[in-house]
Amino acid sequence: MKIGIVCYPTFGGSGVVATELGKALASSGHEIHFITYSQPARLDFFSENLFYHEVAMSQYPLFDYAPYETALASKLVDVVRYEKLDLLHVHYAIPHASVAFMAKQILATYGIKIPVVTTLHGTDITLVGKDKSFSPVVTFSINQSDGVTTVSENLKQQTLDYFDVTNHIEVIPNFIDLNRFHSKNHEHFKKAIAPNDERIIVHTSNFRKVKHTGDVVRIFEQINQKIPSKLLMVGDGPDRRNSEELARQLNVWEHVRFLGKQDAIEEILSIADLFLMPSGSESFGLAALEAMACKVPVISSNTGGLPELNIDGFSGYMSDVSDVEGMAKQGIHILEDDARLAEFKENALTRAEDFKICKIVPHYERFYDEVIARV
Ligand code: GMT
Repeated sequence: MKIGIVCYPTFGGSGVVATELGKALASSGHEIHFITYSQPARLDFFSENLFYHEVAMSQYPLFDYAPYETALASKLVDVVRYEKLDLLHVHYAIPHASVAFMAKQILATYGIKIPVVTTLHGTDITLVGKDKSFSPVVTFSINQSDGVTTVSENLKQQTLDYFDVTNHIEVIPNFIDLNRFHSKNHEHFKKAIAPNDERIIVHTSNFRKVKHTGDVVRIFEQINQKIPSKLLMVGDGPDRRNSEELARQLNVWEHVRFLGKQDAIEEILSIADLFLMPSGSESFGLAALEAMACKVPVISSNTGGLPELNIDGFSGYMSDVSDVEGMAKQGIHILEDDARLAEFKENALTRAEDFKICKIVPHYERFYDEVIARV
């Protein structure tokens, strides 16, 4: 199959899922064309089946805001026509699903039929999509897609609750490449971070409000009072400064390192004992799955799709959003006993194996076949 993939080329979340999916499909013989405004972060290896088409933006003094949607629609028309694509798979409803609809209409004038699959990832529904100024377009473009997928049952339900969706929604969860994400022995690195064998706690995110990074610091402060520990904060974004400030106010600054954006997340996760994800909303929680794959138990909130990933009392624990004390207690319970920690680490990997790439990617392939047969 020849598939065009449209996504935001982000460090995490939907951009990573789209890129890893494209790479996996290319390895199984499909021809994959990424169409984005800059090279996706994880598109880091050469394959004869992988192509990247950059959406060039024209800067004209008249435009306060360059018309990205128009540039993307034109690029889609061009790539579908000349590369003879069989299907377009767009990740994130806004604006990709509506742009794909426009491209589809234009292609029809050339006598070309192109099926469009839209994958909803979360904030396109739970935060941005609900915004009244976007919701008519989101509803319309979901209903006009030839196939719609969400990354959890919860996100499917939220989509049905918020929008007047008439289309079938297929749930296809996030997945993990265990060849890349697995626990590696990094004793030297561990010693550098935790010279006195302190427990290592990790949080990775884009530091947006929804990630509750302040709660990460507060949970750590409570754990640190009971258990010698270090916190690694990986990633960057709007709430980084406030979280740094909070770490100083709570007097844990010397035990917290803010590492900024990192490519080799799996190297950092390999030395971790616990992962914190106290998000206010999370459609799946890919970062938590990456942690579990590296044998790191997860303390998370119980919002959105997280209960479909984190098994309470097995791969980690869950508490209500903002229940800092509850999450701290759960973290201490896991970390205070070597044998218990070792068991939770094994369980985390066992749970991650349910989302192995080889189990999930065929689900997308079957879905593409169904959609193509239907259109
Ligand atoms: O979590 C983010 O802020 C990034 C966001 C995105 O839209 O790229 O991630 C969303 O999609 C991921 C991949 O499907 C999910 O694993 C994340 O849970 C989801 N984030 C939220 O729902 C907040």
